[in-house]
Amino acid sequence: ISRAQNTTKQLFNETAQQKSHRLQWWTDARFGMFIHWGLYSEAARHEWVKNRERLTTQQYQKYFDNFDPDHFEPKKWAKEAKAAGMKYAVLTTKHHEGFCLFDSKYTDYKATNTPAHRDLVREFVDAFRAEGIKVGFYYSLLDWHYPDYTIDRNHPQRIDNGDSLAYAKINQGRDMEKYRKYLFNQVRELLTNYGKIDILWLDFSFPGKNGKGHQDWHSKELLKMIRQLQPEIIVDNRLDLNDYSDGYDFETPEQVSAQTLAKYRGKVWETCQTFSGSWGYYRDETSWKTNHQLLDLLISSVSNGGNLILNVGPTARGEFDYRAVSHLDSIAYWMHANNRAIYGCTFAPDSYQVPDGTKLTYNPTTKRLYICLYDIPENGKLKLTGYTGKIKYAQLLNDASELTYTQQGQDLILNMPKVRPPYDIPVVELFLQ
Ligand code: JFZ
Repeated sequence: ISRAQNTTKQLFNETAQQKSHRLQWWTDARFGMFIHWGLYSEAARHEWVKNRERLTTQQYQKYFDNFDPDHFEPKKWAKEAKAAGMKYAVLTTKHHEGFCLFDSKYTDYKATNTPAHRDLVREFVDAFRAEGIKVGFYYSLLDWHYPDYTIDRNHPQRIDNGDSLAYAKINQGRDMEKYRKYLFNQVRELLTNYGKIDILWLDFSFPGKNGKGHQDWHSKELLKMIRQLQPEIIVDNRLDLNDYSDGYDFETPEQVSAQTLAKYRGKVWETCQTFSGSWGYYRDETSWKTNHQLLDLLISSVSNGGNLILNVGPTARGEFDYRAVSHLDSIAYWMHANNRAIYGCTFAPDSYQVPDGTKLTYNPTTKRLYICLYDIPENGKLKLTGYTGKIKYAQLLNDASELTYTQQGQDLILNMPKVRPPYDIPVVELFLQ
């Protein structure tokens, strides 16, 4: 067997063990930052604005001409992400609008040709790497700018109630084969020109009538190229492939509620969530989640064995919105004291009963169990049923102060602090036998 063959075999017949080893930094990290940034940040009314308002490319042109992020300082972004405890960050190198934040040689529709005059992807990569944060690229499979990309039901120029014939007609002269070349070329650029890329987030497929799926993206070939260029990269599941054996790495439950995350236990997954509803900067949106909801999403993800990637939509000037900064600061405050309940953790073994008003996370390496206290029992006693004989030591996580306990038959009674710790959700750390 030649060396090349050997490599291919290794890449595509990865054992489950090899795969979990490749993914380990990511499954340990548990928490990342998503960044949706593009021309739509100027409209400031949703990243789908071109589609929602059915804007023509000509009408959209003003955003290209005016794109001037004079406050873009990715080092600041990276510091915010790091302080919040995020271990990786994924930036939209190109969203559905088709605009490229990077200096692609296959298009003129890119940041270097706007007043920005910079390869924003390069600066993002350098800044986040310098802070020790792993870097990921979001790349949209959809493209509402490329002239050969065929109009489909998710396109700004879609036809209401259009049948296949109407679509065939409107798509005369468009050639997906050409778009596909462009797509492959750009993914190759992104995975060649920016050093080691840790994550690729391809988005998305909508198979069926007037939709697009694996046959449009040539998903298997695309994945093959990706893995040849970046053997250790972690790739999401939105290419319309059937299962892990097709070569993707993780599932992407989007904007789901904390309560529904339990059903993903045992899979490899990352839930993506916004602060306020839209992914791109939306000035007038008032539906912001509370700090408590965001913390709950993080804890609920970990307590069900998954990751959370939390999105920021920077403004067109290149800064995080003040509301996003305030949320990130609150998360940073909690994470500083409690991140041991997050990193390297997963769901607790079934044998640990979950006390009312709590959620559990568990670190299988250190054998420590974390009881996240959504409520502290009013009588100051937390009752743990069926824990007798399993505990070596108990402390409050935020200050490592001992928590004393007594045993009553099958129950263990943990004495809560008399003064409430200054955290929305304080955490008990139990050292197990
Ligand atoms: C996509 C994008 O359209 C959106 O703008 C954002 O980038 C988000 C992270 O991803 O939205 C989707 C894609 C797929 C599904 C839902 C929303 N889906 O499969 O349910």
